Amino acid sequence: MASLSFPVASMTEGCESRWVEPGPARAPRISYRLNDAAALLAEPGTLAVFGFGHAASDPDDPRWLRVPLEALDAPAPLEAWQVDDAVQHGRDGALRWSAGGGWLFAAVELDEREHGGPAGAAREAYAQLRDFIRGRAEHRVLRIWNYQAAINAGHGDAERYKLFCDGRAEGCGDWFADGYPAATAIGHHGDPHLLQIYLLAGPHAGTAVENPRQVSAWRYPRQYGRTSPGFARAMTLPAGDALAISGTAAVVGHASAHEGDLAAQLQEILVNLEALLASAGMPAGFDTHAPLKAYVRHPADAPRVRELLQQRLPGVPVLLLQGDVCRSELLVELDGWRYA
Ligand code: 3EB
Repeated sequence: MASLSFPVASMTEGCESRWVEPGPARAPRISYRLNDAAALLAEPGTLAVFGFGHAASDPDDPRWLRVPLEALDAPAPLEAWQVDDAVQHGRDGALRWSAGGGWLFAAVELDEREHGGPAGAAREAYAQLRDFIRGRAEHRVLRIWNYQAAINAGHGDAERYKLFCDGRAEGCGDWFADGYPAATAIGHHGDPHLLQIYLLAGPHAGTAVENPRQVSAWRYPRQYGRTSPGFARAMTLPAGDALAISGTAAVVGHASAHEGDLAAQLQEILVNLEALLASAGMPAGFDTHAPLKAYVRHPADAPRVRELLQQRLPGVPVLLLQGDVCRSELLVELDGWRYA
């Protein structure tokens, strides 16, 4: 669906033209590209460009984000988000943002030591994002990515991921009282104090999608932590033309499945993804326009993950990244996009 961003003459008395509230914008185009960052940033409509791990360049542009997850593919592509209009961008303390064509990218990077640890950093990051977005036309958050160091360190309620969940909920307050965005939370092996969070927002609400095979994350029982993780399993973008798929692991009901069995976990994830597509009313299967990411805990598992995904999802662009699923028994997680 094309976005309407031109003045439409109204047919009311006087026949003066007026601005008509545009409908939901076409989904951003998300792609993996082997260009260099500067070339991608120079393309019209580039909202954000992501490099993974030790990316070669580091341009000084608020739309550029170095994600602290090592790519397990060589050469590693960059990820580009592109929209149908001119893009503005800026910085606001630890936050950087860009906006155009009815979409907003925002990212926050904090040093946990400056905020009293993992819970304090999550609280502060979400509070900063919330305060920034409150003043924007694009105030509906549709999709969030959270990358935390040493996510599985610590035990029980003191596991770092669980502290992140506590702080996230505090920083959000009632921000998502109307419904959670889709999300990913993955452990990185970069700067051990870095919490990185980025998001996609727009002026219109999307439609949250749950997976009938899985208990909704916000209803997880107490055994998974004091604070249930606040995210939807997927989000249909407002124009209905794309599905943003949250981090999807081998979770059935609320339990982790196939502990220690990489291939079985991957198979369960693919069943979960098909269930999500059906639940969202999207066509079954993935295609060459559906960029996915596979977060792999053990780099030694990458060839097997690549091989299994090439068999099961031939032609689908999948970026393999080293990342730790937030439950230590889970070896792999997928997220990504499905276009209608
Ligand atoms: C799960 O299904 C896996 O805390 O934001 C997936 C996606 C997971 C997002 C989050 C956690 C989050 O529970 C973990």
